[in-house]
Amino acid sequence: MKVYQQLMQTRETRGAGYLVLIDPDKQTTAEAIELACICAEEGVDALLIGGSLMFTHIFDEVINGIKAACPLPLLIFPGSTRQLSPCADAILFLSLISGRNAYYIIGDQVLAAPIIKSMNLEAISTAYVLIESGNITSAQFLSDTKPIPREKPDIAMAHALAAEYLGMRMVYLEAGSGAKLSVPEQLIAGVARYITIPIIVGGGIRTPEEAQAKIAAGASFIVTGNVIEKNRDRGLIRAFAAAIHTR
Ligand code: 1GP
Repeated sequence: MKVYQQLMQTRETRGAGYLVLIDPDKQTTAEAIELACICAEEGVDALLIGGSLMFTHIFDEVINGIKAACPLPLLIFPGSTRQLSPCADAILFLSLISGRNAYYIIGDQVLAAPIIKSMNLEAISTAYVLIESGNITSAQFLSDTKPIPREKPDIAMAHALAAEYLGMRMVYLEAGSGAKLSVPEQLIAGVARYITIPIIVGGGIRTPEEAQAKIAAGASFIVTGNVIEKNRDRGLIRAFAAAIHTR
């Protein structure tokens, strides 16, 4: 089964899905593999791997190691075309539609598409939408784009609908890694009412309660990165999974 179908099945059977982001810059390969295995045991539905920057050359090594040890689907969440690997199961094929920097809307994608095809990687077309979150995040700085104001759900709704009409399969509402403020529930609810494709929400989510509120507002998938990488706490991962899964 394709990874996209697996995600949709998770959404159907568990009400929503929990994705954990593993950033190879923030841990050793052994630590990343250990964390991936704990995630599989504690109810996480899939793993994302990637980051805005990459200070390491061991991307393939980490992916290979995780794939050998852990049964969860592993999706690349790329900061750039330098984060590609045939060893992953799929890639979120992101277009940064909240910005007006053509390189991140279509330029990098043109460079990546033939490589992704040659790697036989499943590409999941995903609208990447940055939401203002109280500080300048890596994604904003590196893409040289402005995020959507957090108190303007209508702007986010129009972007998400345009993504749906363009045929994208998911919308990722992103506050940014380590964001001070996560994506507001009011904005998520506005977007969820307005579109039919699934919504991923990530950035700055620190507690299971916060994750649960995003799901109640209409998110289909929650991503956590920092809070799990910093605490590496089995019980916290389990609590997130329990809060996110409504069935
Ligand atoms: C970042 O949405 C992800 O791209 C996760 O963010 O690390 O803040 O959980 P955090």
